[in-house]
Amino acid sequence: MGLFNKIKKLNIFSGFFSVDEDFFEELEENLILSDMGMDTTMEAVEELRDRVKERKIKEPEEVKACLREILVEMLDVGDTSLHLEEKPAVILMIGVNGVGKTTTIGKLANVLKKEGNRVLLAAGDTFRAAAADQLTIWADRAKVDIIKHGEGSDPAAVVFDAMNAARARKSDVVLVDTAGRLHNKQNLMNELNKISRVIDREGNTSSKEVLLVLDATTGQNGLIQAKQFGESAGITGIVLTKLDGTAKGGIVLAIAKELGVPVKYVGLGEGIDDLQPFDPVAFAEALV
Ligand SMILES: Nc1nc2c(ncn2[C@@H]2O[C@H](COP(=O)(O)OP(=O)(O)O)[C@@H](O)[C@H]2O)c(=O)[nH]1
Ligand SMILES: [Mg+2]
Repeated sequence: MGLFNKIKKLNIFSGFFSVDEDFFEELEENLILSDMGMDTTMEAVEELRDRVKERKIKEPEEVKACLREILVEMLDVGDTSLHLEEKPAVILMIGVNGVGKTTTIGKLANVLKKEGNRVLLAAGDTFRAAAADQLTIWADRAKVDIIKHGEGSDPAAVVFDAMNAARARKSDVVLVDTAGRLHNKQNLMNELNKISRVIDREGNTSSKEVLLVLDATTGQNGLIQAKQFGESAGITGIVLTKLDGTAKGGIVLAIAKELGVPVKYVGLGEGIDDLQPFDPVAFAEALV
């Protein structure tokens, strides 16, 4: 398995031999430290106490299994797969600067290509020249096509071109990169809305995924970003990046509870193969 073996486990279960008040308190503390958030932690631990009592559980090992079960239930907030049936399908990648949008597009392009899809990238981050260059490098690595315009050009026009090219080339899926920062937040939201409208007009709305990329190392801050984007963007899923090496995997639970949007992929490194589809059961296993 080893699916999420780069995620640090909670170490609470090793030092305890009985399930008492200290045990629950230590667990609570550990979950909060893992960035699960106060509310989500309280809810999980309360539920755990109830089930432990009800089932008369005595062994920490059994509590572990019980906690996993609760985490998996809490993570069940929607389908974790991508809906790309209608062609050309579109995946719009949004999120603030530096969270890993461009890198994730590169990794995802590689995955989708290997699955037999014709993939086209759209360099919708026209804010900096380097952004299109960076995406071009990923297009080369994944061996897929890319549509780009010059720095400062209209991203909606790039997307319009990409949609036309996708139809002409019979592409299966278009991955749209976007800027994470503009002169102000309102500008960014307006721009994303404009891009979204072009996609809806030129493509099949039933096969549009809007993936919000969040950096796991920013913890609860990421949730604030998510709420800001969520207000206008119609997010269909989350990609949580940089889970490699953090002990902050609990943020996945906070996202599920507070946003009600499923995590669909997680990033576990900077390489092209470091993207995993999100599997709640394997994740709970890795965390606990
Ligand atoms: N460790 C790690 N680094 C990542 C991951 N995803 C992206 N990065 C790094 O984060 C930095 C910003 O990524 P980038 O894709 O340019 O972010 P963008 O501004 O949202 O497009 C780069 O140095 C990436 O290599 C990940 O899953 N793990
Ligand atoms: Mg980028």
